Amino acid sequence: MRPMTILGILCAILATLSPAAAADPFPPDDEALRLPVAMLMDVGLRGDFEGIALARTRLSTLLAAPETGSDRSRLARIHYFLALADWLASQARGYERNRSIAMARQALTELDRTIELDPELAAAYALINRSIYMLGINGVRDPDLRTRALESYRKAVELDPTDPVVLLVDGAMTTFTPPEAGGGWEQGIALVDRAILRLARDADSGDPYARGWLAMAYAWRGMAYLNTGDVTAARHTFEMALDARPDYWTVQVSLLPMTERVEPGAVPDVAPERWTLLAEDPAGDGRRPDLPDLERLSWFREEPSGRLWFRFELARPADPKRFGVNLPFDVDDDQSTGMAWWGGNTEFTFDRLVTVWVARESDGSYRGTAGMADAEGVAEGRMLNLGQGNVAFAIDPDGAIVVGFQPDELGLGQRSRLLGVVGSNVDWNDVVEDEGSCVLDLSAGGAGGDGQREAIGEPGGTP
Ligand SMILES: [Ca+2]
Ligand SMILES: [Ca+2]
Repeated sequence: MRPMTILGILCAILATLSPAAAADPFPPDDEALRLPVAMLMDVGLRGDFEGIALARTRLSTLLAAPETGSDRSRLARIHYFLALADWLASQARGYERNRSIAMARQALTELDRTIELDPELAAAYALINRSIYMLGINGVRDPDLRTRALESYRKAVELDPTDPVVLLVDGAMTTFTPPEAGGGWEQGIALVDRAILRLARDADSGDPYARGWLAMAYAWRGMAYLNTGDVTAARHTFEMALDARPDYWTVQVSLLPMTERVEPGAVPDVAPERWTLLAEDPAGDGRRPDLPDLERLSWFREEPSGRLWFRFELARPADPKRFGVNLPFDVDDDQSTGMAWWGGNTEFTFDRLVTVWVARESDGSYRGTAGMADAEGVAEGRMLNLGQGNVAFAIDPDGAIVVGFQPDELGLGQRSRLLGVVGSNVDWNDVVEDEGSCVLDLSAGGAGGDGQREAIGEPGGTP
């Protein structure tokens, strides 16, 4: 046997031993694909919706390029990158729910085409899982899609458990699997770390696809740390994401601010009878049993400051280590304007948002996000564009979460609609009202608490 042939056989054996190399959606030798993919990762992480559309157009011209011809493997990869463009577009700046749903659905169409052409491309199945997850975030509830998300995840792991995108999805799925079924944060983070090792190596050799995913992998790992309440580790990891991609907008604008030091401010002692009940919510209807479950939402107006306080009574006392509340307000009392609320009761639209998402450090200080935004700010991922440090928060002796702010700073008029939302420092878990909305009428009372209770609060009511 001549040496060249031996070498050929060795290469063939090595190739079969390394399924990831065979199934990498971004073959390093495909120069025509390199430029539009580099552009896509660039604009994608900047959250530039128009830029993504442009990169997509460039990619789609390759479908009909003479060098592509009827090369099914190459066609499959082009469709994969078109799907990746759509998936990135579904979470780009200027978020709007219908746009996000349309983009995630378009990604699924492209992925169907991808696996039709190459049923072995593991990353495509991983992206199917993530695209359905995006639909879920947008409030699309479909049992068939949920089944498909699970099947795609399993298929991806079966085809290539070492593909970095598959490892990331595996990490995300494992994180949300109960410990008794082999899941948990540590297991999830370990899988993400394996993805990071692979991606860092490829990124170092100049692979733009790996460099983009490396930044996303750091962001995912940081999110996992946020979920565990280890905000210091989260912050460190988000900084690594920015090292990989300094213009990674989600990290810059939304994630890193979730690790900032926040001052809780002073919360007054309010006698129980002075709170005015706004709405009640069933116990046990939260998404997860380990996170806050809302039972009653009440309010109180402090005089003479005019400060407005809300009290979130929970089925179990709040965990001071990590908790979160939101108050999405419809300040113009017009449900046809504003942004669709994402955290349960997705029919409700808001135009102002109060946010407190915090984790308590071992020294008693808080890190997280506490402040106000309008719908335009939230669509840009800016949860504090109307101010930060202007929302006070505390857990009272009964384990209820209390937040307060100046209604003028939020642009509240005499009458507004709102929801009360509770969860962790990262994620929502329960909402009141589950349908419709609460009505807050400041003119009707709540200041002195003298016999004004019956005048307030028409849970779910219409004017
Ligand atoms: Ca509840
Ligand atoms: Ca509820």
